[in-house]
Amino acid sequence: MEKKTYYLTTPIYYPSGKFHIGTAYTTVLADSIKRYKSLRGYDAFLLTGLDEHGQKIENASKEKNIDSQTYVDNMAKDAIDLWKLLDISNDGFIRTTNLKHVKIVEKIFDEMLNKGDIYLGEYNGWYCVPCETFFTETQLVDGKCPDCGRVVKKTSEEAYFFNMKKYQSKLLEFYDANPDFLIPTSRKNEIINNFIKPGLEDLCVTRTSFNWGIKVLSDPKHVVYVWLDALVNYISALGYGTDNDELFKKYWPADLHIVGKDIIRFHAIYWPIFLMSLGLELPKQIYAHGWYIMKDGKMSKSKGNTVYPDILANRYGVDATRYLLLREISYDQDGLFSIEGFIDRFNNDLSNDLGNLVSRTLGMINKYFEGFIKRSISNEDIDKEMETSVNDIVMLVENDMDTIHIANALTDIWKIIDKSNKYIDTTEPWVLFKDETSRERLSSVMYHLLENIRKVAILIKPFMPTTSEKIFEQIGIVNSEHKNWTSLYDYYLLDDIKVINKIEPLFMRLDKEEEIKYMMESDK
Ligand code: ME8
Repeated sequence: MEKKTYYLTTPIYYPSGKFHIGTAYTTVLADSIKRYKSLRGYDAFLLTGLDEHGQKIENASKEKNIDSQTYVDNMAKDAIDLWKLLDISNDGFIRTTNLKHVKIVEKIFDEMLNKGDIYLGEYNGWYCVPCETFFTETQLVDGKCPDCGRVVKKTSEEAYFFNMKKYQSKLLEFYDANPDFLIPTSRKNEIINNFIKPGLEDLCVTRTSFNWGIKVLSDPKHVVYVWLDALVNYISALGYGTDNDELFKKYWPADLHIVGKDIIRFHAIYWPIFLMSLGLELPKQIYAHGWYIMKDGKMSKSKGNTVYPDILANRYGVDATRYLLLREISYDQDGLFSIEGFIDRFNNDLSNDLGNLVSRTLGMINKYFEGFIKRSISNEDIDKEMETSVNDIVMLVENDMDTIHIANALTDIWKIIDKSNKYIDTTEPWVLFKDETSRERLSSVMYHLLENIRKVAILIKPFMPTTSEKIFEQIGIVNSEHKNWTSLYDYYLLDDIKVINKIEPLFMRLDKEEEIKYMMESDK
């Protein structure tokens, strides 16, 4: 039977500077969902990439005194290295300066123009360079950009517009028919009530005041608006509009676009309308996540409070960084990032809870049974109760993942870890060991712990792939059928087993003071 496909995307990032933890958060989040879907048997395709045109990039390359193409080429290498470091399993990496993408954008613009959805007019308004967005007078807040609060530039020029109004009611009908198209619901309500219902303004889709972008074929003094250019990446990367469009046929429509809360409007209004104009199917879902904020507000170069993911990964390990990034932003909220909080979580969740559970259990199995444990199905109440709750937790995690409640999934997985640590305290293996007649019970307790650890290793695979493998290795699991997702549904699956006797701690406890000092001094 052919596998069901699952196509998911991150936004394509502006290579206007070194990527910080916010950008890494979006990518790690997408990667975890991709890995989860693959484990659930989907043929999953993850796309990420770079948004390389626009005034912001032109300015950044001018600052460095290099031409824009060389600038983005250098940045692309850095991005690819960073995603490799963070174990991102992307299947595609799109760059909007790629000729294939450029050709498709030219073609799409022409098609929209010929159809009458794009028309020539005059733009009078305000432009925010960092956000690459036009605003009307009434959209400004205190005369500044409503999104980032920065100074905007007055602009008046001949420009092409996209007729958004034409699609307004069709878009509302689509939202009515697809209540889960944009999640969380709070974000959807905001978009519908604050933007669509009050009436869409036609969107200015070209610029003439700079060059770094895709030229309109029939009128080359105009450069295509960077957002129209960028959004098309989701289909151009799959070969849409070319002879080589198997990927497009296979994966489109996207199952999930992951975006940050600041770019919802572009994905939830303009993108569906562009697709309607092209007569293409709309994506199935958009998930908009919250932001990482720092104790002193937004991360910014001027505040010097930016945290970089490569520094975290090189110091604390890739899996720890992935876990900690995903842990602090819940479904529809922002998350606070602090080094103190990061170290505390590392020590509590990873070193104490997970690391100790594995090392304690293996230590006891080696001490009491020279590493060998027999399969043991038990009727003890405490074991029955554990079986039921672990099975329930597996269902909870699946539901969390299917509804993109990623931080909740981690909290739920940690419930198995907590339960297992409590199980050790309650069953007191060291007391059982003193009594010769309790050998069988002691062995059974160890078997149950191993079975829980096996489940945890499977459940954390999407988030911490290397740690998951390390655990399998430590508890001696080689049979791949005991590592796959469906094996979670069988509580007593483990056979007799031999665990390793040289246990390496999964996460060494960190000295908080020392780490805070290190991070203060590290390259910012
Ligand atoms: O918006 N916490 O690119 P970008 C969490 N090129 N997420 C954050 C964040 C933070 N502190 N700061 C930024 C663009 N992000 C466009 C996308 S898609 C067709 C074009 C997220 O590099 C932000 O919300 O400015 C966005 O989803 C992503 O990083 C890329 O931002």
